[in-house]
Amino acid sequence: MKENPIRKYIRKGGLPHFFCPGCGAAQVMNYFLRAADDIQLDFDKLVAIGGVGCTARIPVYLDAEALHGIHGRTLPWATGIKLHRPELNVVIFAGDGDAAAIGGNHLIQAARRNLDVTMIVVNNLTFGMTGGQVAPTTLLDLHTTTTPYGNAEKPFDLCTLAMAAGATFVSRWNTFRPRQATKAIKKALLHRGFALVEIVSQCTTNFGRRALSTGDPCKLVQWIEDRSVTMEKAKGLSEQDISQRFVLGNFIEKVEPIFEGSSIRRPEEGG
Ligand SMILES: Cc1ncc(C[n+]2csc(CCOP(=O)(O)OP(=O)(O)O)c2C)c(N)n1
Repeated sequence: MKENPIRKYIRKGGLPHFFCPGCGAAQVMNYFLRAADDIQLDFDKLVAIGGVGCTARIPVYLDAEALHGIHGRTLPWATGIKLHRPELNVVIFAGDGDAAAIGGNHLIQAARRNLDVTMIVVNNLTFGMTGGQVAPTTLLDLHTTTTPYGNAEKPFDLCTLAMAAGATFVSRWNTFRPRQATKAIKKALLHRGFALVEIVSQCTTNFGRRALSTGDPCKLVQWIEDRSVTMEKAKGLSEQDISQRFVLGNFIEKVEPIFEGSSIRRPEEGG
């Protein structure tokens, strides 16, 4: 039997995974590995970073240097690594809570500096690991464990925020569209500068059951796709309408100087 082409990138004898059946984070891990395989990413030069959360566990399953530790603090680590070892490829796996709530300010600063890393955000519209609390990305009126009467807060658009802050590659797809998502990750890995790929994804256990009364991954993926609209089609929609949908596309790709730390040289370096 032919071996699965991405199996070789998975840590041998590692931890048993704890993705729920039908979890989108596992799908995104698959997209990442296929994208990495396609461009022959050197896993000896890869540092994968996760904070805390279901998505943040992905680095632990990879046969690469992995950091798993503090919720929302992936980008300070990434900054330190890139300043000390700029030749390494740093890829961050973050949930929407990790990236947009506790880690939101780090995201803004990393984008502003055009830090040369790839950040893959699995946006499952909730704090999955901790039981399905409302997140900055939860759509209006949805029921979560902390919004039993429906979410009263307008959701956050992570991609628009990253672009406004200065990110030089920004893309959003969903788990209904594996080809586009994988292609976007591939582009992000090849990009020099801050690359953010957001993938809208299903959480069967803690989001679907509460917000949509179903844990069926197929129904959840369909629900996401039904609310998704390409950036071309979104042009004709009102702001109000857009805030309840997922606008998909490769929004920006530009070349700008990357963050390489201070330009001050110590006297012995001759500067
Ligand atoms: C500093 C800190 N604050 C809060 C927590 C509790 N916590 C762990 S995971 C998590 C949220 C996870 O949600 P998200 O980042 O969206 O990832 P998901 O599990 O949905 O993939 C929270 C609040 C923590 N571990 N550390």
